[in-house]
Amino acid sequence: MNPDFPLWLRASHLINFVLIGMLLRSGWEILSSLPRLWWRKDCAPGTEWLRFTRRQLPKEEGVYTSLMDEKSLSPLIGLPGRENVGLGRHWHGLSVMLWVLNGIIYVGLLFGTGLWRRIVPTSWDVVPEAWESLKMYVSFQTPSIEHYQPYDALQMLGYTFVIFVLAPFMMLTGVAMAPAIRSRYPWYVKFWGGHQGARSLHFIGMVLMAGFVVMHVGLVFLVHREYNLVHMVFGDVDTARYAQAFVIIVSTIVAVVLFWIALSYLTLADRVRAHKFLVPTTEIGRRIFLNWMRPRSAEQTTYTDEDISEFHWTNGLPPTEEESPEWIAARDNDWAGYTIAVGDGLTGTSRELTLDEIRELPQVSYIATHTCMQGWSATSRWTGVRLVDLLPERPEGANYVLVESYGLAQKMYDNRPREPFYAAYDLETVYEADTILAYERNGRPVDIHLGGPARMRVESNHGYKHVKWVRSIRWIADYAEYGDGRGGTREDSALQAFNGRI
Ligand SMILES: Nc1nc2c(c(=O)[nH]1)N[C@H]1C(S)=C(S)[C@@H](COP(=O)(O)O)O[C@H]1N2
Ligand SMILES: [Mo]
Repeated sequence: MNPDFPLWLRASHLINFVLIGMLLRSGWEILSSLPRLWWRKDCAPGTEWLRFTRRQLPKEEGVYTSLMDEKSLSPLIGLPGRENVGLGRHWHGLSVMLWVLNGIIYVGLLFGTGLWRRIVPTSWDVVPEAWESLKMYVSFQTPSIEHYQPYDALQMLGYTFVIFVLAPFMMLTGVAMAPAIRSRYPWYVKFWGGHQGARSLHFIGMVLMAGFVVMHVGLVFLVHREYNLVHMVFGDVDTARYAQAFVIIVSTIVAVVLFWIALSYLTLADRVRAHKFLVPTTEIGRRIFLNWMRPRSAEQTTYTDEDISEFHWTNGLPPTEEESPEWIAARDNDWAGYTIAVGDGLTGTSRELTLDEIRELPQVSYIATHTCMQGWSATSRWTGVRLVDLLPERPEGANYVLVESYGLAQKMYDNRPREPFYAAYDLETVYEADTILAYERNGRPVDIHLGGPARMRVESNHGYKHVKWVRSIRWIADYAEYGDGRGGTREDSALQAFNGRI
């Protein structure tokens, strides 16, 4: 077998190193926005199997928002760090798109050139041989150089596992957390143990991947380094060039680490610019893989009443007297006088609908899982009316629907006075079967803290598109004139993507 490392192999190896670092760092940013992990169908406080925060949460529902549970990571650790889960998610998306692309090219060339035979074991002899190597390593010895052709048995097993098992596992558990996939193929999410199962498994895979990277880099410098380093840089095993290879590798590692950190500070230096660059770029991936999936919760049979969660987290607290006296007055009056303005924002015509009028419209009911992009989830039965059955016919020139809340945003991007929470939906989302105004949850009126008396459900998207305490629903031409112009409160304040399908 040819022992050389062709240029494509060395190049994809380096690109992979850069991207794995970006994936880990942006993944930690996402995890730090809700530093707890569960195996359950709900995320009740105190039932985590692992947490990275000392904060004790109240057991009571609806008094504590997930935004309050965020932890700030240093930009040296997280990408970008400092409670920027929106931008962290975009970096994760961009890195994963490039990582999968690099991986496909790498694996394609591995098979195209026959070099896969150096990595993938084709005989069971590899097991006893790997065992012998392992015994040597744990007694701080190393197998002699003839065992490396160019890899020894233990390396073959390790690399085969990482490339063909762990990497696909990360992709599969990662996409299982996307609402677009969950609302279209709920069985797929259930297969991984629900949203929390997928999330916890993704975390465990991350630990294995990070552990592999550390061991792999360490061993390269410990075991027959004069061969490895020359191999990685020059492709052959001319050990005379060892010193040169050593300098090149060490400086490359330093440069990559500085690049990782620079990405964080560059992102933080102008977060709006980062959002402008990252969202359209990652939209390419959403367009290819997710935008065509239409939710169909009413037809699914995977999730049943058995799966309904006991505990439901909250993000956003109900309006207060100062924020919305009219909502408070209606609440204290059994929702008498509560109305939602539904209409055409282009001409400014609208109709005030009472709850009773809304309940008379065609009703839909289904079981679906809510996910906040921070990571928590809860499964409920939601009942309400489809947005299309509520709205007047689409006026000429209307391209979006804007939904506004009686409640205010939790915080604004520039700390200006808080404005009403809102979200805009594109036409595809508006016409989806699972875009509804819900007035019942689990057969009872929607709880106050969960958006009562009526809140949006947009099952193909994460929670930040689901406006609670709905005040108005109207057709609009463009969302650019509302808020900061990004199409929703969490897009504006937390720099999320307009498209909340992953
Ligand atoms: N009015 C209003 N609606 C809102 C929010 C908010 O802060 N205010 N938060 C959003 C976010 S980020 C999430 S995850 C969900 C949470 O819904 P829940 O509190 O019913 O669980 O509500 C969404 N709708
Ligand atoms: Mo959220």
